[in-house]
Amino acid sequence: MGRGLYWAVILSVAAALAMAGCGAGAPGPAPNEVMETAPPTQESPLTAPDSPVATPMPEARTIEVSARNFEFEPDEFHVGVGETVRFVVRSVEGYHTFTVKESKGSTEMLINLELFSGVYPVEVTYTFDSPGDYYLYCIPHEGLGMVGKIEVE
Ligand SMILES: [Cu+2]
Repeated sequence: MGRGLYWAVILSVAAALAMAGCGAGAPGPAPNEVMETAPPTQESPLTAPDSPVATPMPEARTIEVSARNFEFEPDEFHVGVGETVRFVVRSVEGYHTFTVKESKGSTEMLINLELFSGVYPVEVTYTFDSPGDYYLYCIPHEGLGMVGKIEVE
């Protein structure tokens, strides 16, 4: 090790020790104060603003549904476009699901409730924004014809 390099090492070690030792009192660079000014993204669909149109508040209509081996009762529903519906579903027999897709071929489940026999009703509130014949089915019993239809128009 040459003499110049030796001193360079000594000095850099000393500098590192000095910096480590300067502790909390050192002013240092001021941390950037990040102001969280992002507006809240909460939506409150239940508190619609006053509207000049004389429509009542969109209160969810309750529809009770029973599931048994192997059918829904009822199995056809009629809903207005934009209507909010509260499904209260109960299995009176067996294990079922109350599963809704926009169409039979759709892969996205809009609603998927699991229903256990004797367990209290399960409920979901859903707003049907688009018209169409929505497909209701029970996942384990679709092949047995445990299907239904939600007409949104
Ligand atoms: Cu079923």
